[in-house]
Amino acid sequence: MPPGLHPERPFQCGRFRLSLGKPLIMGVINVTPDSFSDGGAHAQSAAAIEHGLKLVVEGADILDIGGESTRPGSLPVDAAEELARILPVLEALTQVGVPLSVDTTKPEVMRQAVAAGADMINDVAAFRVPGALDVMADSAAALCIMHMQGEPRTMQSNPHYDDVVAEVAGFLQDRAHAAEALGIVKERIVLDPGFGFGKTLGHNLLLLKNLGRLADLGWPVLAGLSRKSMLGAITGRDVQDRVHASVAAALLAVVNGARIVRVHDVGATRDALDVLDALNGCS
Ligand code: HH2
Repeated sequence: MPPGLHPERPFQCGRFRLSLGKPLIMGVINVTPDSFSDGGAHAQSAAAIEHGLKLVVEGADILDIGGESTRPGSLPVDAAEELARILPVLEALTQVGVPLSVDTTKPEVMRQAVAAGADMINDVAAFRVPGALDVMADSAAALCIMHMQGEPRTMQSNPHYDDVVAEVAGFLQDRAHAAEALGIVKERIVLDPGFGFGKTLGHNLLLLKNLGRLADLGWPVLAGLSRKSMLGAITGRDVQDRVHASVAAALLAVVNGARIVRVHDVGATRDALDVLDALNGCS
Protein backbone atom coordinates (compact mmCIF):
# COMPACT_ATOMS: atom_id res chain seq x y z
CA MET A 1 0.00 0.00 0.00
CA PRO A 2 1.42 3.44 -0.93
CA PRO A 3 2.62 5.70 1.89
CA GLY A 4 -0.09 7.92 3.35
CA LEU A 5 -2.79 5.25 2.99
CA HIS A 6 -3.76 3.07 5.92
CA PRO A 7 -5.61 -0.23 5.63
CA GLU A 8 -7.67 0.67 8.70
CA ARG A 9 -8.73 3.95 7.06
CA PRO A 10 -11.14 2.77 4.36
CA PHE A 11 -12.35 4.88 1.46
CA GLN A 12 -15.68 6.44 2.47
CA CYS A 13 -17.92 6.29 -0.57
CA GLY A 14 -21.51 7.25 0.25
CA ARG A 15 -23.28 4.15 1.64
CA PHE A 16 -20.05 2.10 1.39
CA ARG A 17 -16.71 1.75 3.19
CA LEU A 18 -14.20 0.26 0.75
CA SER A 19 -10.87 -1.24 1.69
CA LEU A 20 -8.03 -0.03 -0.52
CA GLY A 21 -5.85 -2.97 0.45
CA LYS A 22 -6.56 -4.36 -3.02
CA PRO A 23 -6.91 -2.08 -6.04
CA LEU A 24 -10.47 -1.30 -7.07
CA ILE A 25 -11.97 -1.34 -10.55
CA MET A 26 -14.32 1.45 -11.58
CA GLY A 27 -16.37 0.36 -14.60
CA VAL A 28 -17.49 3.06 -17.06
CA ILE A 29 -21.10 3.50 -18.25
CA ASN A 30 -21.37 6.32 -20.78
CA VAL A 31 -25.02 7.25 -21.31
CA THR A 32 -24.00 9.49 -24.19
CA PRO A 33 -24.33 9.50 -27.97
CA ASP A 34 -20.78 10.79 -28.52
CA SER A 35 -18.22 9.34 -26.07
CA PHE A 36 -14.89 8.63 -27.78
CA SER A 37 -14.63 5.13 -26.35
CA ASP A 38 -18.10 3.67 -26.81
CA GLY A 39 -20.21 6.56 -28.18
CA GLY A 40 -23.85 5.60 -28.57
CA ALA A 41 -23.51 1.98 -27.40
CA HIS A 42 -25.35 2.67 -24.12
CA ALA A 43 -27.12 5.94 -24.93
CA GLN A 44 -30.55 4.48 -24.06
CA SER A 45 -31.28 3.83 -20.37
CA ALA A 46 -32.11 0.15 -20.83
CA ALA A 47 -28.81 -0.58 -22.60
CA ALA A 48 -26.87 1.42 -20.00
CA ILE A 49 -28.52 -0.44 -17.11
CA GLU A 50 -27.85 -3.80 -18.73
CA HIS A 51 -24.23 -2.78 -19.30
CA GLY A 52 -23.88 -1.76 -15.64
CA LEU A 53 -25.18 -5.16 -14.47
CA LYS A 54 -22.73 -6.89 -16.82
CA LEU A 55 -19.80 -4.85 -15.44
CA VAL A 56 -20.69 -5.87 -11.88
CA VAL A 57 -20.76 -9.55 -12.89
CA GLU A 58 -17.33 -9.05 -14.52
CA GLY A 59 -15.94 -7.68 -11.24
CA ALA A 60 -16.47 -3.92 -11.08
CA ASP A 61 -16.10 -2.50 -7.56
CA ILE A 62 -17.61 0.89 -8.49
CA LEU A 63 -19.75 2.00 -11.46
CA ASP A 64 -19.18 5.45 -13.00
CA ILE A 65 -22.21 6.83 -14.87
CA GLY A 66 -21.61 9.72 -17.27
CA GLY A 67 -24.15 11.79 -19.22
CA GLU A 68 -21.77 14.20 -20.94
CA SER A 69 -18.77 13.34 -23.09
CA THR A 70 -15.49 15.02 -22.18
CA ARG A 71 -13.56 13.84 -25.24
CA PRO A 72 -11.34 16.47 -26.89
CA GLY A 73 -13.53 18.79 -28.96
CA SER A 74 -16.81 17.68 -27.31
CA LEU A 75 -19.57 20.26 -26.80
CA PRO A 76 -21.28 20.74 -23.43
CA VAL A 77 -24.84 19.56 -22.74
CA ASP A 78 -27.19 21.34 -20.33
CA ALA A 79 -28.00 20.05 -16.84
CA ALA A 80 -31.56 18.99 -17.75
CA GLU A 81 -30.33 16.80 -20.61
CA GLU A 82 -27.52 15.35 -18.50
CA LEU A 83 -29.96 14.51 -15.68
CA ALA A 84 -32.42 12.94 -18.11
CA ARG A 85 -29.62 10.64 -19.26
CA ILE A 86 -28.17 9.61 -15.90
CA LEU A 87 -31.03 9.56 -13.36
CA PRO A 88 -32.94 6.55 -14.77
CA VAL A 89 -29.69 4.55 -14.84
CA LEU A 90 -28.67 5.64 -11.34
CA GLU A 91 -32.09 4.83 -9.91
CA ALA A 92 -32.24 1.42 -11.58
CA LEU A 93 -28.79 0.41 -10.29
CA THR A 94 -28.98 1.62 -6.65
CA GLN A 95 -29.43 -1.91 -5.29
CA VAL A 96 -26.73 -3.51 -7.44
CA GLY A 97 -24.38 -3.83 -4.45
CA VAL A 98 -21.51 -1.56 -5.50
CA PRO A 99 -21.12 2.22 -5.11
CA LEU A 100 -22.44 4.37 -7.93
CA SER A 101 -20.38 7.32 -9.11
CA VAL A 102 -21.66 10.09 -11.37
CA ASP A 103 -19.24 11.77 -13.78
CA THR A 104 -20.27 15.43 -13.93
CA THR A 105 -18.95 18.98 -13.55
CA LYS A 106 -22.30 20.67 -12.80
CA PRO A 107 -23.35 21.45 -9.19
CA GLU A 108 -27.05 21.01 -10.07
CA VAL A 109 -26.40 17.56 -11.52
CA MET A 110 -24.28 16.68 -8.47
CA ARG A 111 -27.09 17.80 -6.13
CA GLN A 112 -29.78 15.75 -7.85
CA ALA A 113 -27.48 12.76 -8.34
CA VAL A 114 -26.59 12.65 -4.65
CA ALA A 115 -30.29 13.02 -3.73
CA ALA A 116 -31.04 10.06 -6.03
CA GLY A 117 -28.43 7.89 -4.30
CA ALA A 118 -25.04 8.57 -5.93
CA ASP A 119 -22.21 7.45 -3.63
CA MET A 120 -19.49 9.39 -5.41
CA ILE A 121 -19.10 12.35 -7.75
CA ASN A 122 -16.32 12.18 -10.31
CA ASP A 123 -15.55 15.70 -11.54
CA VAL A 124 -13.08 16.19 -14.39
CA ALA A 125 -13.16 19.92 -13.52
CA ALA A 126 -12.03 19.23 -9.92
CA PHE A 127 -15.13 20.82 -8.32
CA ARG A 128 -14.06 24.27 -9.54
CA VAL A 129 -17.52 25.33 -10.77
CA PRO A 130 -18.89 27.67 -8.05
CA GLY A 131 -21.15 25.75 -5.68
CA ALA A 132 -19.77 22.30 -6.51
CA LEU A 133 -17.78 21.86 -3.29
CA ASP A 134 -20.73 23.17 -1.24
CA VAL A 135 -22.99 20.47 -2.69
CA MET A 136 -20.38 17.87 -1.76
CA ALA A 137 -19.93 19.27 1.77
CA ASP A 138 -23.68 18.79 2.33
CA SER A 139 -23.47 15.13 1.30
CA ALA A 140 -21.74 11.91 2.33
CA ALA A 141 -20.58 11.15 -1.21
CA ALA A 142 -16.95 10.63 -2.17
CA LEU A 143 -15.11 13.02 -4.49
CA CYS A 144 -12.83 12.18 -7.39
CA ILE A 145 -10.79 15.33 -7.99
CA MET A 146 -9.26 15.29 -11.47
CA HIS A 147 -6.66 17.53 -13.10
CA MET A 148 -7.38 19.06 -16.50
CA GLN A 149 -5.49 21.85 -18.27
CA GLY A 150 -7.98 24.00 -20.23
CA GLU A 151 -11.42 22.67 -21.14
CA PRO A 152 -12.51 19.70 -23.28
CA ARG A 153 -13.28 21.82 -26.39
CA THR A 154 -9.70 23.10 -26.67
CA MET A 155 -7.55 21.18 -24.16
CA GLN A 156 -5.49 19.24 -26.70
CA SER A 157 -4.59 22.24 -28.88
CA ASN A 158 -1.28 23.14 -27.20
CA PRO A 159 -0.84 21.76 -23.69
CA HIS A 160 2.23 23.11 -21.91
CA TYR A 161 3.87 22.48 -18.53
CA ASP A 162 7.30 23.35 -17.12
CA ASP A 163 7.10 20.30 -14.81
CA VAL A 164 3.96 18.30 -15.46
CA VAL A 165 4.22 16.02 -12.41
CA ALA A 166 4.87 18.87 -9.95
CA GLU A 167 2.14 21.07 -11.46
CA VAL A 168 -0.49 18.32 -11.47
CA ALA A 169 0.46 17.32 -7.90
CA GLY A 170 0.29 20.93 -6.69
CA PHE A 171 -3.10 21.49 -8.30
CA LEU A 172 -4.62 18.29 -6.88
CA GLN A 173 -3.26 18.98 -3.41
CA ASP A 174 -4.74 22.51 -3.46
CA ARG A 175 -8.15 21.23 -4.54
CA ALA A 176 -8.13 18.49 -1.87
CA HIS A 177 -7.28 21.09 0.76
CA ALA A 178 -10.12 23.33 -0.51
CA ALA A 179 -12.52 20.39 -0.05
CA GLU A 180 -11.17 19.60 3.42
CA ALA A 181 -11.54 23.26 4.44
CA LEU A 182 -15.30 22.81 3.96
CA GLY A 183 -15.32 19.83 6.34
CA ILE A 184 -15.00 17.04 3.78
CA VAL A 185 -12.85 14.36 5.40
CA LYS A 186 -9.73 13.03 3.71
CA GLU A 187 -11.24 9.53 3.55
CA ARG A 188 -13.85 10.75 1.04
CA ILE A 189 -11.31 12.08 -1.47
CA VAL A 190 -9.39 10.47 -4.34
CA LEU A 191 -7.07 12.27 -6.77
CA ASP A 192 -6.71 11.69 -10.51
CA PRO A 193 -4.00 13.16 -12.80
CA GLY A 194 -6.47 13.22 -15.73
CA PHE A 195 -4.69 11.29 -18.46
CA GLY A 196 -5.38 12.92 -21.83
CA PHE A 197 -6.98 16.04 -20.39
CA GLY A 198 -4.74 18.82 -21.72
CA LYS A 199 -1.67 16.57 -22.00
CA THR A 200 0.61 15.35 -24.76
CA LEU A 201 1.73 11.73 -24.98
CA GLY A 202 4.96 12.76 -23.25
CA HIS A 203 3.07 14.40 -20.37
CA ASN A 204 0.86 11.31 -19.97
CA LEU A 205 3.84 8.98 -19.88
CA LEU A 206 5.65 11.09 -17.29
CA LEU A 207 2.53 11.08 -15.11
CA LEU A 208 2.13 7.31 -15.44
CA LYS A 209 5.77 6.75 -14.59
CA ASN A 210 5.58 9.07 -11.58
CA LEU A 211 2.15 8.15 -10.21
CA GLY A 212 3.91 7.25 -6.96
CA ARG A 213 4.69 10.93 -6.42
CA LEU A 214 0.96 11.68 -6.54
CA ALA A 215 0.22 8.76 -4.20
CA ASP A 216 2.80 10.19 -1.81
CA LEU A 217 0.55 13.25 -1.33
CA GLY A 218 -1.52 11.01 0.97
CA TRP A 219 -4.81 10.59 -0.91
CA PRO A 220 -5.63 7.48 -2.96
CA VAL A 221 -4.94 7.89 -6.69
CA LEU A 222 -7.42 6.95 -9.42
CA ALA A 223 -6.13 6.46 -12.97
CA GLY A 224 -8.17 6.52 -16.18
CA LEU A 225 -6.16 5.33 -19.17
CA SER A 226 -8.70 2.99 -20.72
CA ARG A 227 -8.88 3.09 -24.55
CA LYS A 228 -7.39 6.59 -24.58
CA SER A 229 -5.69 8.13 -27.61
CA MET A 230 -2.27 7.92 -25.92
CA LEU A 231 -2.65 4.13 -26.25
CA GLY A 232 -3.61 4.59 -29.89
CA ALA A 233 -0.50 6.71 -30.42
CA ILE A 234 1.69 4.01 -28.87
CA THR A 235 0.13 0.96 -30.55
CA GLY A 236 -1.27 2.45 -33.77
CA ARG A 237 -4.64 0.83 -32.96
CA ASP A 238 -8.16 2.22 -33.26
CA VAL A 239 -10.22 2.77 -30.15
CA GLN A 240 -12.10 -0.57 -30.37
CA ASP A 241 -8.77 -2.45 -30.55
CA ARG A 242 -7.10 -0.97 -27.47
CA VAL A 243 -8.21 -3.55 -24.90
CA HIS A 244 -4.77 -5.16 -24.47
CA ALA A 245 -3.00 -1.81 -24.21
CA SER A 246 -5.66 -0.63 -21.76
CA VAL A 247 -5.18 -3.66 -19.53
CA ALA A 248 -1.40 -3.17 -19.60
CA ALA A 249 -1.82 0.50 -18.72
CA ALA A 250 -4.20 -0.27 -15.83
CA LEU A 251 -1.78 -2.84 -14.44
CA LEU A 252 1.15 -0.43 -14.71
CA ALA A 253 -0.88 2.31 -13.05
CA VAL A 254 -1.56 0.01 -10.09
CA VAL A 255 2.07 -1.12 -9.90
CA ASN A 256 3.07 2.57 -9.87
CA GLY A 257 0.68 3.52 -7.06
CA ALA A 258 -2.94 3.86 -8.29
CA ARG A 259 -5.56 2.29 -5.99
CA ILE A 260 -8.51 2.67 -8.36
CA VAL A 261 -8.53 2.20 -12.14
CA ARG A 262 -11.34 3.57 -14.31
CA VAL A 263 -11.86 1.13 -17.18
CA HIS A 264 -14.27 0.07 -19.92
CA ASP A 265 -13.03 -3.56 -20.11
CA VAL A 266 -13.72 -4.74 -16.58
CA GLY A 267 -13.36 -8.52 -17.02
CA ALA A 268 -9.98 -8.30 -18.73
CA THR A 269 -8.70 -5.80 -16.14
CA ARG A 270 -9.94 -8.02 -13.30
CA ASP A 271 -7.94 -10.97 -14.64
CA ALA A 272 -4.77 -8.86 -14.88
CA LEU A 273 -5.18 -7.50 -11.35
CA ASP A 274 -5.84 -11.02 -10.04
CA VAL A 275 -2.45 -12.09 -11.45
CA LEU A 276 -0.78 -9.14 -9.73
CA ASP A 277 -2.59 -9.97 -6.49
CA ALA A 278 -1.42 -13.59 -6.64
CA LEU A 279 2.14 -12.40 -7.17
CA ASN A 280 1.93 -9.98 -4.25
CA GLY A 281 0.50 -12.73 -2.03
CA CYS A 282 3.17 -15.37 -2.66
CA SER A 283 6.26 -15.77 -0.54
N1 HH2 B 1 -11.70 10.03 -18.51
C1 HH2 B 1 -12.86 10.22 -19.21
C2 HH2 B 1 -14.03 10.62 -18.56
N2 HH2 B 1 -14.05 10.80 -17.22
N3 HH2 B 1 -12.95 10.73 -15.14
C3 HH2 B 1 -11.82 10.54 -14.43
N4 HH2 B 1 -11.84 10.69 -13.09
N5 HH2 B 1 -10.65 10.17 -15.01
C4 HH2 B 1 -10.55 9.99 -16.36
O1 HH2 B 1 -9.44 9.69 -16.84
C5 HH2 B 1 -11.72 10.20 -17.16
C6 HH2 B 1 -12.93 10.58 -16.50
C7 HH2 B 1 -12.86 9.99 -20.69
O2 HH2 B 1 -13.24 8.67 -20.99
P1 HH2 B 1 -14.73 8.23 -21.42
O3 HH2 B 1 -15.68 8.42 -20.32
O4 HH2 B 1 -14.70 6.86 -21.96
O5 HH2 B 1 -15.07 9.18 -22.65
P2 HH2 B 1 -16.02 10.44 -22.79
O6 HH2 B 1 -15.53 11.52 -21.91
O7 HH2 B 1 -15.89 10.79 -24.26
O8 HH2 B 1 -17.40 10.03 -22.40
